[in-house]
Amino acid sequence: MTLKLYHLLPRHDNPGSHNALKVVILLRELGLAGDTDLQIIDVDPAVDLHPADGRLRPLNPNGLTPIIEDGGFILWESSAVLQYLASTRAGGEALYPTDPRQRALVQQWLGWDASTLTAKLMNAFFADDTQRPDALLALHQPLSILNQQLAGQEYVLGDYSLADIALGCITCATFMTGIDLTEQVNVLDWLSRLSKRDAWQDPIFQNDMATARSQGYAL
Ligand SMILES: N[C@@H](CCC(=O)N[C@@H](CS)C(=O)NCC(=O)O)C(=O)O
Repeated sequence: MTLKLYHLLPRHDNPGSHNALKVVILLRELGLAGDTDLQIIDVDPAVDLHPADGRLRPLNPNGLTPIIEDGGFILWESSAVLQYLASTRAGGEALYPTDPRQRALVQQWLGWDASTLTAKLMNAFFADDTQRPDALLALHQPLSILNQQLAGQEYVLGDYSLADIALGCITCATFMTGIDLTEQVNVLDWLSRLSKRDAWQDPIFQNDMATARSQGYAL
């Protein structure tokens, strides 16, 4: 059965959906991103998402991507989608451990991504010139926590997991704010590591890496 993913692919006025990117990367890691397994439907936010009667509002009343349709089952919120797919697809347990404590740690970082990292990224992204310095300072806080977490290990929880997929897809977007990450060496090394994985060869992530390189980072 082909999984449908409503995605916002990069366009001239939008870098693309970093939250839908999480789903694509997971499916690539599971070997389920081929044409017979996955249908990506590129959405036009102005037509499909923003109007109250936009065609995707019945699927997600928030008017946001990603949305998946799996044999008639509709699901939105990237974190829920990642957990659902990793729980229902072969190989998912390697990225979403079944041990309750290991699983809870993945859930901890997925929740933190949405509640803290993404929230502060959004504030910085939409800040005006007067708000930007404070917003960037606030964004430094979660990135420092992530930097500490990555000290001495290759991935967020040691082994590569959904936590890396979710946090990597948001952390790469922070370069668009112009934040200075030179001191977050572990974060930079980790992004570099992700960038070498086949599943991360995606225009959204690679555009962010190109932005970072244009700012002088050796990524
Ligand atoms: N908490 C949601 C956030 C989803 C979200 O913000 N999606 C953005 C793209 S990353 C979107 O669809 N924006 C529509 C727009 O740009 O108009 C999730 O994790 O799925």
